[in-house]
Amino acid sequence: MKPKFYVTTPIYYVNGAPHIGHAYTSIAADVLARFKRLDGYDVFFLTGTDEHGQKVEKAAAEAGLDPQAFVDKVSADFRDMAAKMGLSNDDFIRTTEERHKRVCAELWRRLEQRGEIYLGAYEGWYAVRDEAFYDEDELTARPDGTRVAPSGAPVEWVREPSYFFRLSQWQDRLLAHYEAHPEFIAPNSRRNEVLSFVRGGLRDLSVSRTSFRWGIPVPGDPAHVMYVWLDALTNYLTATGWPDEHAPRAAFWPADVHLIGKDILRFHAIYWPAFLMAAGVAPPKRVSSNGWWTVEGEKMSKSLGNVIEPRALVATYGLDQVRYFFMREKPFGADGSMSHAALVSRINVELANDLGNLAQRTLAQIARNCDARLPARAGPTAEDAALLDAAAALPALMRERMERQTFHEGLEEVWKVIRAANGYIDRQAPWALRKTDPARMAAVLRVLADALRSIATVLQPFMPDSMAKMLDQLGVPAEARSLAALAVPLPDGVALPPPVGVFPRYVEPAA
Ligand code: ME8
Repeated sequence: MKPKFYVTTPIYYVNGAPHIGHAYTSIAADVLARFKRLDGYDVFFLTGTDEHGQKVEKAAAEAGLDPQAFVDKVSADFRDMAAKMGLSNDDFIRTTEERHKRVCAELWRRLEQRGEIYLGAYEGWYAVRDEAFYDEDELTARPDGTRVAPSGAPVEWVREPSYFFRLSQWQDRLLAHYEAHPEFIAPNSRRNEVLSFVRGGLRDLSVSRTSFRWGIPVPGDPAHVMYVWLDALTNYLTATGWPDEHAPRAAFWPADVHLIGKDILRFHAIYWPAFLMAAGVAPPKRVSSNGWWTVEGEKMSKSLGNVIEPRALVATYGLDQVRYFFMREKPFGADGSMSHAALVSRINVELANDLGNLAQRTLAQIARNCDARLPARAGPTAEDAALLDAAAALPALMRERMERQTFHEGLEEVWKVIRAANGYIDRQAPWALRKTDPARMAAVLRVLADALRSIATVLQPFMPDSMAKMLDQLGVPAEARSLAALAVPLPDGVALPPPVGVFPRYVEPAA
């Protein structure tokens, strides 16, 4: 039986249109899911939409729509975005679905039965934009006398009856969990933030609201709706069919990794494992948080009018180009800046020049000088062996980088081999060998074709369409595109289709 791997994206609020921040986390999860499939895993990749809560209710009212009609519309837009980003998700969950409401109610009942939930009253600060409660000492006063959350979100004073989750009782067990599972929170800098937050003491968490209606009713007390984060986090469990142990996807729990943005780490690394442990359910294995993108050096915001629509980006630069840029430009956990100049440079230098030209030069010479057939493998020289070994090491290197979500380092490893291959082709100069030593020319082109096959194989998760084209041109059949298949050389003499460029250069449109 194949080993299982379960990866998730955050479920996105349907209060507005998708932007590049959403596309980014989703593409990273897709790369991971595709890589694991290529590496022989049975993968479950989940994404979806977060549709309850005050923020969404407010957005629906502003749009003049009934909340359900509103969320149907915006959720469909997120689903379209997922498809346009090339996501290979196996399910798309919506928190307004019946299957999810049932699971939330069941989780609630278990928490209640175990004495983890009690009725009280909440009085304190709430930021609708973050859907989060804040302590007084977390807020900053602004010159106009209002206060804001650390995220910059305005807060309001809330006073209402509320159920509470006994989070305060979980401090030691959470700390013990972080200690026993150092890989649970990534990157490490964020892990330290969570640790110091939890060491500072935890208060019981308000987990229901009574001042609005757009949520999942609390079982047995429908005057309350569940706090949207309890509802939202549970999506990861719903999709596995929990609590049915015989559900087809039951064995995927606990999730291998939740990919999230740094803004929502507290919910995933503190509340979520506490809810689960309190209900007697295993916590996820890892929460890996990504940094934020700025645009041309500025924070993305509606008021600045610089919010980038991911589908527009794809229309301008191409899907694989955008996916590559996202994964290459910055470390996953760090912040980074998206700019036109940086995109064009990655596309023209690394894709069109380094990789595109390498493939084109190799394949064009095979087409022209080797009768369009894959040349036979020959006894390798030291230089041949150096390149072939470097290429053969890529799957293991990539596997390790994927475990840690250091996508940019994985790509850097691949580009080291691409640059080595470009150095090799220049030094070996197969075009000059055509007359003097055609056997050696063929051997050199075969080394290059084999190196390209390894390169294109490990790059498939990042750029699925382009690498499928490249593997077609290298004569690699569909069933020989996994990491394991790299151990078996392609047969000599396979007929190759006429080569066509895979990565066009980006040319500025005429003004
Ligand atoms: O927080 N750069 O949903 P959300 C990079 N519904 N990533 C960004 C980003 C930026 N500028 N802006 C947003 C929610 N993101 C909840 C999640 S999960 C159970 C519930 C990404 O629509 C980042 O991954 O506000 C962030 O965590 C996510 O979008 C938040 O999306």
